[in-house]
Amino acid sequence: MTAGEAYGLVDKGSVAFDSTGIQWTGPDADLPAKFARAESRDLGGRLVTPGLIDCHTHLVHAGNRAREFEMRLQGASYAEIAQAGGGIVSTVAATRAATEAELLASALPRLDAMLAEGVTTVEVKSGYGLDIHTELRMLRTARALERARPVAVRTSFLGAHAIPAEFKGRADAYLDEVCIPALEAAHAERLADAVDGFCEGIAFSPAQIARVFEAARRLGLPVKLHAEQLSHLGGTALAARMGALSADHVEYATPEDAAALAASGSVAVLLPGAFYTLREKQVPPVAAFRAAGVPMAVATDMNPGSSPMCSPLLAMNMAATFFGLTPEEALAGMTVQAARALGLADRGRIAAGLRADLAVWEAEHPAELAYRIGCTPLHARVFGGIPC
Ligand code: DI6
Ligand code: FE
Repeated sequence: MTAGEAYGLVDKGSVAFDSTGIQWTGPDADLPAKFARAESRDLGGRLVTPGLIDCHTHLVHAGNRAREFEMRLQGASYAEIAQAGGGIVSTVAATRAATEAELLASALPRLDAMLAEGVTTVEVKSGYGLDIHTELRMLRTARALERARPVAVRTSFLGAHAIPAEFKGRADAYLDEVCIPALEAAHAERLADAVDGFCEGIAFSPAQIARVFEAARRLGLPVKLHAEQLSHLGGTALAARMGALSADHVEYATPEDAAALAASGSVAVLLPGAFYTLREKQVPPVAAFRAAGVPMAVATDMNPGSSPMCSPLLAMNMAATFFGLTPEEALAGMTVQAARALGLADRGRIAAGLRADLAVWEAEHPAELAYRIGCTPLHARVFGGIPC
């Protein structure tokens, strides 16, 4: 898609690419002769979009939390379950007990579900280890996904996700003795592309997150933050102050937070799967984000607790239905804005010079992507110029 019509849609268009990237795109009628002579494929009028980018997932983890789902349906809240020793820390116990091979084997079917919906880049977080070895094992598993499938993986170190039982009531000691040393070790092994945190009453305060972000800055790593999901704690303002790539969830963000994100150029990553699963009522301030010019991405937040969802298309549908994004904003949220939330300028659009990561759909119009529920109209993916 190029600029112009809504969605940048080009009717009867061509894309010329090879493994080095997209060479040319535009209307068929303007296709330069040298590309017309190259090996070509008629896609029969099918829709071509950039490959989808899921910019916020916890894809690597062990176990599941179906029992917790039952408890929530009987009235227990997410925070109550976390305080009672369930929630994130129960996934931590399962993840610590799993080998890298087991983590990989359980993550691959979830990744495959995403690839079947046109994903070509996926972000994967650590954060279910909460000890140095398991945090590193999660990140190594995330890197292994990239070797196992034709997909690009970006990793985020999320040591500041929860306070493990052995540090209960000693969050600062956990940061000093485990989280920051684990971050340094991950960086030394080049396992972390970014640093994330969970700024929430049941996790870490803005002051504690600021310490993790300072460590990230010392290492030259970009930051992003789970902020304002269940309450307004000031994480979004902190993220903006630190020039974060993104502030994620942001249901409780204010118009002032929107202005701060706009000023810092940070992306608001909307995660409707968690909003839906936790049956939240507070929707993110989409109108304020639009008015301030904050880029909005959409992601699955795939995780075993608050968003057991492997469907980027459903996340787009939910972003439209629950949060009021237009289908065009939802698609931009899963492509160009998601790339921005990962600090990647080389993908997320169809334009000469960018990576040849494409999705070909059994669809006539891009609005169909956010519209259908439970159908997967993918015809083919192209990853790094290779059809797959
Ligand atoms: N917010 C989320 O939505 C996930 N992590 C976070 O900080 C939930 C993780 C979980 O419940 O396991
Ligand atoms: Fe998350």
